[in-house]
Amino acid sequence: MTDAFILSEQSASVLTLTLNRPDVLNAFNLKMARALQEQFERAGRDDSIRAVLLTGAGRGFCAGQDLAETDVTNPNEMPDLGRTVAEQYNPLVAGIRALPKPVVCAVNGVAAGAGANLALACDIVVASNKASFIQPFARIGLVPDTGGSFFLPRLVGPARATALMMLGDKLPADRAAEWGLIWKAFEPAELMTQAMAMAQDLATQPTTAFALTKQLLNATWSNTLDEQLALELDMQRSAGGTHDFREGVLAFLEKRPAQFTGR
Ligand code: T3D
Repeated sequence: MTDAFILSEQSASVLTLTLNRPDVLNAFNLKMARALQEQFERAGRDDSIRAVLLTGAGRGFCAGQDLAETDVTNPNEMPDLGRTVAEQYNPLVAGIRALPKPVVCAVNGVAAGAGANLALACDIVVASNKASFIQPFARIGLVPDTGGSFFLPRLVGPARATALMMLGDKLPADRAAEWGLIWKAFEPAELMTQAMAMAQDLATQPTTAFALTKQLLNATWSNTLDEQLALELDMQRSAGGTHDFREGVLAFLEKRPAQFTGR
């Protein structure tokens, strides 16, 4: 299916979503954000979708908020950016984290501002080795949003996160992989093949176990060890009741590949 700002295509059990405003490096406006939110909601509802692959059209992944659509001409009537965050970005991050299916993000080019932080909200992030990650907020008098102030320090540590946020330097994808910000960087020509192979593989794995793993990973940032151990117990109990657990054990004992259904 094609709509104005998000391209969506399902192949087997993988839903590929492509940010599609290439003339402005896929910068976000309200329509694009809403369309992306709707696609993630659809991915949650549709049992035939077992993994999502997110990428960008053209040479960029996403340059963050569309600054040309932000009207700052009248100093007495400045836009309410809290509203933008509430309407566009917070629902996207919450939607990706709550989606009971893995989301792979293939960062095909520059990822800046809300675009960089949207990528970090995904489960597995891969990038072209020509891509880069930028926190440009302070350069325009803003603060990191789209979960950046949450994910970035947890992924790379406070020293690196603070410098990235205050200096606004471009972090090349290779360095981002070395620092643990993303999983891997690939040659540009290999990126989509590798990302799609990863998404296709994830889509044939035990989807319910991934959903439970996401719950564990979401909770680990704030839980104590005791709380996390208790949650692991609950999640493992749930995983142990799935068809996929039974199939996984039988396949191991019978020395054959498992046929997971996601249930
Ligand atoms: O409502 C709110 O604002 C609150 C929410 C805020 C969330 C945020 O994301 S704030 C951060 C906003 N983003 C930025 O500040 C990044 C701005 N862009 C850049 O710094 C650079 O474009 C890049 C470093 C990302 C890439 O540089 P480069 O040299 O590869 O490309 P370019 O020539 O700058 O951009 C190509 C075109 O895209 C260009 O248009 P043109 O000249 O070809 O007609 C440029 O104006 C346009 N573009 C790039 N980023 C944006 C944009 N247009 C609108 N908004 C953008 N964010």
